[in-house]
Amino acid sequence: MERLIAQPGTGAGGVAEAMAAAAAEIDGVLQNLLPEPSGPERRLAEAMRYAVLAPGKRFRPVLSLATAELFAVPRRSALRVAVAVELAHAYSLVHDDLPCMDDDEMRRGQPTLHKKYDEATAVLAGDALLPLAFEIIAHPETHPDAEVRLELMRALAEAAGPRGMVGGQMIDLLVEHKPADIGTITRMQQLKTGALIAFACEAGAVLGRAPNTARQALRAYARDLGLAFQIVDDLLDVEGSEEATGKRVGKDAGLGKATFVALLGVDRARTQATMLADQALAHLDIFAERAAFLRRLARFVVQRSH
Ligand code: GRG
Repeated sequence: MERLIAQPGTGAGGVAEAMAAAAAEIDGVLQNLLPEPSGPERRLAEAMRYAVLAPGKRFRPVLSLATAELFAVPRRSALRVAVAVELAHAYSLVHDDLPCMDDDEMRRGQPTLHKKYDEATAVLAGDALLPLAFEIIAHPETHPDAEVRLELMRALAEAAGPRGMVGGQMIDLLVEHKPADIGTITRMQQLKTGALIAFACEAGAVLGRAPNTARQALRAYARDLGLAFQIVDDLLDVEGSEEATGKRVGKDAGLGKATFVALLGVDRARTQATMLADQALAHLDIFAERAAFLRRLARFVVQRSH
């Protein structure tokens, strides 16, 4: 069903409404697919639910739903992959917040998982979320063709692993309190943030067995969008409020984080984010009007306040 493509209205307001409706759908599926707390290990399921069901933007799963709509993928399939993306994302947030990483106290407007529970539970909950994502993709309900499921699993493994999120996080830790050039920062952000956003975009095309030209266009869109998203995340750390973002702000400078804002300054970083979002739009030309929502999403990325 084409709910995002057919979404009327323009501008950030319309996108926010469409995202909220999609987020409600995604949350319904998350509720069903997350383990129910029961048995002596119930604390683990409670912790997983606490982290995942907290009010995140669901930006990545919305991207998967939107690209799946381009190729008329059945909603049930798209939602399962969207949920898998969100679980992988939630795992990375839980581990990123740990004392041995960024040591954060607030996430999504509530105490971080290790603050609410304890460090060992947070490590285990993160550890349990990522394989749950693969389990969901591997299930035949995600797609009748095992090759499609395998391709999705391979691509998610790449986005999450050493050439994706974890590799990016390694660079992030290594360059703390050290000068980093724009090439290193770009590589770090492409791996840490960009890889999962790229997977989220391409997943819809994989599910829909889209032609290579379409996949390449979505990959290029995601590459620019992911960098713009990360630059705005860095800007919100400087200019945003804890109330709006749901997390501590002003922490990057304190941690000596290498960010685009640290390197370029606020104004040039914002210009760069806007330029990247514009560039992202250009890759969508082959989809004509059907990509209107993805275009609006790119504008939302640079206009967002949370
Ligand atoms: C595997 C430990 C580990 C880390 C991987 C992705 C990552 C590296 C860490 C997550 C923390 C982080 C700040 C990453 C940058 C990407 C980013 C902007 C995350 C926040 O995403 P939003 O704004 O968050 O979509 P919500 O809460 O809305 O889902």
